[in-house]
Amino acid sequence: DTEHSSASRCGYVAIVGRPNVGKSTLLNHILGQKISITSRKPQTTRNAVVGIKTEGDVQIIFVDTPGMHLGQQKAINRYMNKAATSAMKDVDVVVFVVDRFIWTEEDEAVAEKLQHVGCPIILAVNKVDQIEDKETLLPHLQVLSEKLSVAEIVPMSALRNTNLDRLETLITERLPEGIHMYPEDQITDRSSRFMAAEIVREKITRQLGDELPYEMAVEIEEFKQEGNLLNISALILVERDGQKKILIGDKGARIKLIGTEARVDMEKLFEMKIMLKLWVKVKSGWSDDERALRSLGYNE
Ligand code: GDP
Ligand code: MG
Ligand code: K
Repeated sequence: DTEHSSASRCGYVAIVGRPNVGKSTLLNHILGQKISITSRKPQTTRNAVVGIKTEGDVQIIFVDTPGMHLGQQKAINRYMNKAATSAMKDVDVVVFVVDRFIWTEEDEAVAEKLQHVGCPIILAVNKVDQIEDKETLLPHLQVLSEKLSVAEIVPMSALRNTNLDRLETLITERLPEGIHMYPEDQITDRSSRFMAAEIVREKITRQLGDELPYEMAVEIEEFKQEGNLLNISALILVERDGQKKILIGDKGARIKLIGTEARVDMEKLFEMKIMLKLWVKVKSGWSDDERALRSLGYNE
């Protein structure tokens, strides 16, 4: 009906949950593009990443929160906890992601924090593709729904794109009416520098798996376009000399591979030829140093 055309909607959605449940995968698949890095290792996402999806009259602004860290006292963990908590305020909808029916004390901690948010919570039961016997789904959903009070429960698979449209519908229904905050072709408000650092960090995490803990940071020192070439220079900070050795690898083989993979992704993202330089530096104590964290962009 032309006279009552649907109103424009726009709102903020926080994706919360303990590490590794699939928050980044969910965000990337909803956006249909890679914004947030994913890996098998927990805690790869340190900063809240905003992904923006605009479709017709609806604009959803996603906040991907860092994982919750229990009982850890380092500055980096305090920062991440704070960021995760503040991301849950001032949003219109919270999507609480869990891994099937696995309920740990970390999930419990997230659930406790959620008791104080004023907005509706949608419980996204992710990775259902991993459940062999689908008959067990319903009774398990029942058990989950008794753990906390949520507006909706959606079984889904971020990886296989199962039920994501249902989740989007449930989110959209709960967004306030209002004009859009961003142009419709904008998918993130992260800077190009930030995205470049994320790509390098992702390649390192993928290369090293268990070998390097998350005591590693990437700082973009140079980001300069010269003609058709984009010069990027990234400094990788590690805590210990042994970590530097692992990262560099035999005759520099590993850092070279990381650089090549990162450059390929950057060329796709920036649609430009990239000259990428990677440096590794040992700076012990950086992850417990408030000032170092601020200089790396972890602003509280
Ligand atoms: P985050 O820490 O919550 O952001 O989790 P990630 O998005 O990084 O995902 C952690 C791991 O779970 C990765 O290996 C993903 O590929 C995997 N994963 C995410 N969603 C699904 C899913 O729906 N099914 C399966 N089988 N794996 C998934
Ligand atoms: Mg993540
Ligand atoms: K992860």
